[in-house]
Amino acid sequence: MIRTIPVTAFAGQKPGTSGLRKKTRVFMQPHYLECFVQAIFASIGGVAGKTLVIGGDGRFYNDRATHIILAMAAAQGAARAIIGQNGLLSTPAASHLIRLHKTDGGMILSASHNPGGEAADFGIKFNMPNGGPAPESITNAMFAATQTLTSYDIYDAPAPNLAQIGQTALGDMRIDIINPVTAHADLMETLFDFPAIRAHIAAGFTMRFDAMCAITGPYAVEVLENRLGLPAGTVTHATPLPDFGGMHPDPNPTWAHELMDEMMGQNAPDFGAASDGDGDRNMVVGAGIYVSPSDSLAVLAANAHLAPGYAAGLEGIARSMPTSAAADRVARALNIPYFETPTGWKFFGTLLDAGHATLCGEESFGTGSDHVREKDGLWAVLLWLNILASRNQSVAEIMTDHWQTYGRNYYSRHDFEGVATENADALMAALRAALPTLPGQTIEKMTIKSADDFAYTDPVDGSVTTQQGIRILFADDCRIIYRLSGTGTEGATLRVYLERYQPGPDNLHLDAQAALAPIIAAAHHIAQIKVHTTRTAPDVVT
Ligand code: VG1
Ligand code: CO
Repeated sequence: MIRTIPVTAFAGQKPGTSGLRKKTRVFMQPHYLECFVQAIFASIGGVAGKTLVIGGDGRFYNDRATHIILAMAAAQGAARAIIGQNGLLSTPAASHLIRLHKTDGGMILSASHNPGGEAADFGIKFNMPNGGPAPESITNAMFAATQTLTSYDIYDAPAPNLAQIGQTALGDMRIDIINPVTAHADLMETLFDFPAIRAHIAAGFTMRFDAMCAITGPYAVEVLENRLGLPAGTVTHATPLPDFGGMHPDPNPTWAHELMDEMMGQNAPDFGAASDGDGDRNMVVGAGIYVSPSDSLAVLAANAHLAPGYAAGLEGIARSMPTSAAADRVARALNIPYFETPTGWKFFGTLLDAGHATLCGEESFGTGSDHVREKDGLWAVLLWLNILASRNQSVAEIMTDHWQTYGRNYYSRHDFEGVATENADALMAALRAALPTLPGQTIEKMTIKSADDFAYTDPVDGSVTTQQGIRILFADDCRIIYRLSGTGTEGATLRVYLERYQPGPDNLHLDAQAALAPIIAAAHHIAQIKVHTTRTAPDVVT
């Protein structure tokens, strides 16, 4: 039976950098998730006759939310749902399934790198028929719809069993429950030289993969252990848990400290990697050497041709604005175009669809290519493995060679978390107001060349996005960027991005924080961080 439920619209259902993220208990309020799902349906012209991919990263409320979405889709005439067993899918796997089955889009249940559990975070996002996150035009329409909603329709029937792979139905809607891993693992085999990687492993190459009790566990076990022959147990924290076992599944040196300790220790394996809640981020580490995500993008771009899927070369490289310019240097050397977009994977979609870019990356541990329309953690790890096998060199040797060739973009991001929203807003407003007066000023012996608030005109569809971060550029290729996070669920997070270019051949192996010290001091001074936030040091440094 289909029921129409009258509702009063909720305030604040505004999608951020990547979908709607809130405290899990906010989502668990009666009708809260339903209202947002109804708004998604409204923003895409309804779901009648459509096929959707549905899955999530297994965090608390994933199961309940999946049933709600299925019941609403069935009530509103959807033809078919493709769903990962037990409602599980990584973000890149969902993107791939949308493309593989040419569906009308998909829903991903995740708050990504945010912690999970009843007292932590939950989220939902809609991906388009191209497999990529909904662009701003659609997310704006979603938000508008949340404000005018008066009811939603839902199918009143027992929940289907999602544990059983195979076909079932809800009302007239067909449901295909599939193995969440297989299609994505098969795609990886088409892109990378699995025999070469297998041979490298057989010759003694060792690695550790920390899945942080999140969704990548089953994907990494299938590919790294079952298909590539790394020993069982290579993947740790491999079972997705509703609260991620209390881990914070954000693959950076702070939160992936177990992996970092092992990689910096005496008996470090050759290579280490970790991924986030929904499997789209990656951190890579060599024995004794951390690779910054911006450098990782540049190295992958410079060496991608070693993998069969990219043997023909790259069309172009795209990076988010706060990501370091290391990848630009590679693009110039390869004589291919490069693009600088606002933060968030949704801005890469048009470039990938138009064939302007093959590789994309963000400083926030996200790398991906045109094989899907999301960043893809395991993909990045496999491209690294392919490169390590082809070059038969260590991570440290590859990094040294890269910096000697291109110079080094020293880079770091400092996050100030849990800042009162009004204080963070005041800091940004003061910076914006100061923009005209900054050029020409000398701070820490560095002269400001230009200062602006980053705005982006999409070169493919012409859409304009403004206020994407305060940029301060110094002479000598030094840079500071300030922006507020769009993925948090409590207060505000100020992100300060710091960069300094060192051409080499000297000083290529400094500690990044030491190399950036004057820029860090300037960043505190220019934004008056202590005055606005009372903070003198960041909570997380990557
Ligand atoms: C952060 C990152 C951004 C990334 C986004 C989603 O956004 O900075 O680069 O695309 O998270 O990643 P923000 O607005 O908090 O800076 V994920 O893996 O959390 O979907
Ligand atoms: Co993620």
